[in-house]
Amino acid sequence: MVSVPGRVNLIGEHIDYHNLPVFPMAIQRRIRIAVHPRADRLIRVTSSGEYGDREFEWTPRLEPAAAGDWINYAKAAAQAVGDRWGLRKGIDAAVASDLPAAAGLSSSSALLTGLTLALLRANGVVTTFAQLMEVLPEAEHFVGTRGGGMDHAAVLASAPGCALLVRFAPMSVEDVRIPAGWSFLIAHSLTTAEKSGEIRAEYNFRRTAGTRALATLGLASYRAAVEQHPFQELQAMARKRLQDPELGPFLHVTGEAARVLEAVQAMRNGDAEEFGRLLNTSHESARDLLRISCPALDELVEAARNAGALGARLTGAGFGGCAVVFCRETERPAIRARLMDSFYSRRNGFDPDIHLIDAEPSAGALIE
Ligand code: NG1
Repeated sequence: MVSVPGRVNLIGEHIDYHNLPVFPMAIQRRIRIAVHPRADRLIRVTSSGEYGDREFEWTPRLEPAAAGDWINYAKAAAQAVGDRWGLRKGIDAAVASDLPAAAGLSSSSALLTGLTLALLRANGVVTTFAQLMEVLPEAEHFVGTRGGGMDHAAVLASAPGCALLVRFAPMSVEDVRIPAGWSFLIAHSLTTAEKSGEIRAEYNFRRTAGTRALATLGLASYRAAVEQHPFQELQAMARKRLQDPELGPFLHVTGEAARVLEAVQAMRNGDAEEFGRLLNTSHESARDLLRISCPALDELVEAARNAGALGARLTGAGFGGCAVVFCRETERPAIRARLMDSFYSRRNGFDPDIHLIDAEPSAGALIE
């Protein structure tokens, strides 16, 4: 059995691909895979949901199936594992999940991670977190996204009751205990952002614009920029020498990098007001500087704050999807009820089991 959780990013949006630290946590909803090794090279995957069963021969050079077909996650995993460890023994795998798809909970990275672990275990290979982090973000490219490594780190290495400070290049993770009485809700905007569709171009555009900004300013990397220059200095330099579409992403990325470290400190200090304030500022920056929000997300974040949340922000790639809502545990049921009333009651297609989830900080796949 392999069991991989979903995740929610608390703060640090669109900065993992610039190798800046991010602060997600794994949640209790999970994908579970029962796996049995085969003697031949066939990979057979069945799903308990509506996705149907698939199979393919594990050859050295796999071709992706049609975009959006879930078999591509198994192919991505097989290609990565085959390339890196030279393995070829197929599997029978049965996938079951209470992690909704396309709901901003990283179900796709959880599936890719789960199938990768399933292939490795069936072939008798034990890997380290660092080795997995070398192949998983890269393997996503087979499915068509050019993301960062935040999701894989969170779903592998999160500890129960903790958020995970993830650093890149070199990769490292650090547990930060979530203070007693702090709690989170994941609320869907009911606008779906399908990253394999047109949203992919928007996502990649933010990444490219951010990288171009660095080049214009003659900076080697965002890491070097934020480590060597005070934030005010970077802002002044950017406002003088950059224009949109590069200026906004640069200001967002450098500001968000500072907020992640402040949020970690606020959590360590048990300062809920400050943590909430940073979440709110992060949303404003994502909305106004990076421009990855949408009207439904802005309304949802506003509704959550009006309902009594200490902070709320869009989470994940943006352009729809979810908001993370931060509040006192004692307040969560009331905030949930107020959100149902003020936001969801006026919209179609709301399912509380999928769209309004109490998020409990849970164990990653390597931790249980
Ligand atoms: P989502 O789309 O929420 O899983 C994506 C990227 C992350 C990160 C965020 C934005 C993938 C697999 N995930 O997350 O790495 O860049 O957007 O912070 O590409």
